[in-house]
Amino acid sequence: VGNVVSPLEDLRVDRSRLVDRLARLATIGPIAGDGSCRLALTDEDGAGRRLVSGWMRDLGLDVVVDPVGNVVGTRAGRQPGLAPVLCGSHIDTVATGGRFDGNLGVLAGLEVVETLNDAAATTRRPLAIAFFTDEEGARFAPDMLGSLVFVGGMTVAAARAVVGIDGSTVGAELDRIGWAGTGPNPFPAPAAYVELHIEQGPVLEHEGVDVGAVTGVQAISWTEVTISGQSNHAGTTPMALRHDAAVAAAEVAVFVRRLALDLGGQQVGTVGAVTLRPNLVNVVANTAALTVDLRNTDEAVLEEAERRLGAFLVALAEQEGVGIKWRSLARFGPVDFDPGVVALVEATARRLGHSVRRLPSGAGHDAQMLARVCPAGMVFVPSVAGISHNPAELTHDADLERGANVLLQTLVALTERDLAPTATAAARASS
Ligand code: HGY
Ligand code: MN
Ligand code: MN
Repeated sequence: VGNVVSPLEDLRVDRSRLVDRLARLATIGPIAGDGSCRLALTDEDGAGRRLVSGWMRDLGLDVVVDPVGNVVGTRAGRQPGLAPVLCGSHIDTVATGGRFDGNLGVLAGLEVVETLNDAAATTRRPLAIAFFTDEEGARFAPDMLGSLVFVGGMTVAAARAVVGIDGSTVGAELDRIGWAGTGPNPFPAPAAYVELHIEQGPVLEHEGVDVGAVTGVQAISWTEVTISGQSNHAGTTPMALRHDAAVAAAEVAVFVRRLALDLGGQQVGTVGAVTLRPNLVNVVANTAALTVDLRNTDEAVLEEAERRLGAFLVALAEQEGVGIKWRSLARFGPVDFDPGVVALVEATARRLGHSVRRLPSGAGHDAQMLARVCPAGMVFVPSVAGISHNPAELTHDADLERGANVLLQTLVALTERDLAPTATAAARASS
């Protein structure tokens, strides 16, 4: 047998190696319920970065860190001078994260490399694995901040100036944890990008389908709303004389729910964060800071939702006698993935004997940023009960393995193809 190289199409990943790496990474920033908290650029994120970049080096990858801490590990190809095929995702989490969101796409990429190494296999193009900084946006908005900078959609200076929910800045935190690298910005466009990710929704499980060939990502609009009322005594202040920021905040949350239901279709709306001050039992709240997350696959309907929200806030300020200011934290249009990559994911899943369906992504992903500069696509695997952003997030081992094999075979096919990057200055900056 010796070092006979099996045809690349017969290669399959090692399930237990992948499951073990996911379990090991999940122990960094552990929280109750078997989840993880590794908010972007915290010490826990730094520890996760050290672990995963160490695995990259152990696998013989050439590791580069860019100025905002995006990390790319590259495996050489046979033909020099060709742009690599890139895969990856993120290893930062929300504060109540599970072990699969983002991590799967990165660690499955490492498993692909180890499978190729074990088979002494070579690929025509280089193969690269990335993890991007601050995909979640939960500490520093917008989400996908790292991959947005990676493709040239945001300058390094603008990213470093972003102020987080705790008053820190991206730049200070990058420097503090030592992950402001010297790699190129924008990063050279890869030939293609494929991201494996859990669906984080109920569709695949509900339909009993193994794999999702993701067609694109819906539009995203995040708004921070700041309400200024007047703190006063809860016992002595007549109801008619109050300027109650907490009541106004509650009105916004109810309005957002009704707005989504009125618009119907794919519209969703969430008030996820509410901070009251002074937040005391016997004081009428004088300040409320809250966030509104609106999403839709239809850009025009999302713009209508934003218009209605703005009009509501103006009327609410008048009605409650409070001041209301708002600013955008993130705004990305809908993204369609490359039809060729979507079709390849679909055909590869079928070739491996898995059921597959096309579907859009409700969540934002780094792939939507890479789609600005190269043909990009995603592979979804089912989430049990559609749960994510919750320690109870679960994807069964067999599904992890199926997804990683579809990723492996899709990447291998792409490394053999002639691919033209779609990078244009306009594309990098827009969408
Ligand atoms: O918010 C999102 O869609 C992603 O999890 N950052
Ligand atoms: Mn994710
Ligand atoms: Mn997420």
